[in-house]
Amino acid sequence: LLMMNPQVVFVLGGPGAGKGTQCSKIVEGFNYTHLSAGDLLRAERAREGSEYGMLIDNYIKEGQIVPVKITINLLRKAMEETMQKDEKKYRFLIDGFPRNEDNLQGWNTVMEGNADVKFVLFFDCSIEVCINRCLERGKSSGRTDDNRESLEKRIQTYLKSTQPIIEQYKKLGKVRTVDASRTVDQVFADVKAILDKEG
Ligand code: UP5
Ligand code: MG
Repeated sequence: LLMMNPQVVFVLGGPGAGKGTQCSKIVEGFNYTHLSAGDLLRAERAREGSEYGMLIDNYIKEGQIVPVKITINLLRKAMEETMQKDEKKYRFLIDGFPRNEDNLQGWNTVMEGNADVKFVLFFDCSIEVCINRCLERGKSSGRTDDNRESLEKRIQTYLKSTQPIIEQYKKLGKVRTVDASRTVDQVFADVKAILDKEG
């Protein structure tokens, strides 16, 4: 049986950089399925009978990165289910992952050879803009981590753990950077150009 390996674009950037917003726009115009690791974790947290609900809840509030064993299983399952339903849906935007060394190792252990990472789409945004966007969203999002205290921690985790992952991919020439501090449409114009070129 010849099934395509999933083709993956990792979507990274600080909290509130606009990863989710831009991924939603991408799927309207390109043949990609959007998988947000954070959304999958929040859904698992809410799932009745989940043995990880409390753990995920704590990690998210504390702005810490959930052990990869949990995240990678959610991602793998979501990819498998998508491809089982429609084998032409083998292109994925994986949003908000990998965020640290543990994530990257977990990905390599489980997915290396079973998925092709095409590139990293990096939404480059100042910390100040990131914080303001999340605080603004926090007025109505209901997210437990859109408050100043959690945000401080999310930012620290991003700087300490996620930026080095982006740097690693930069050294491999695999990062496509977009200035994400502009309007949604301006950012998307650049995103579109990248995807038109890279497929
Ligand atoms: N907005 C968006 N673009 C804008 C623009 N160009 N101009 C003005 N406003 C813009 O956008 C954020 C807000 O800004 C929205 O109100 C939007 O309208 C506005 P959004 O598109 O949601 O940004 P995004 O980058 O997706 O922000 P998000 O808060 O989702 O990023 P995080 O990376 O912090 O959150 P995520 O959900 O990925 O992770 C949450 C937590 O889950 C992590 O802190 C961690 O604890 C855990 N997690 C893991 O442990 N492992 C994982 O692999 C993933 C997550
Ligand atoms: Mg998001």
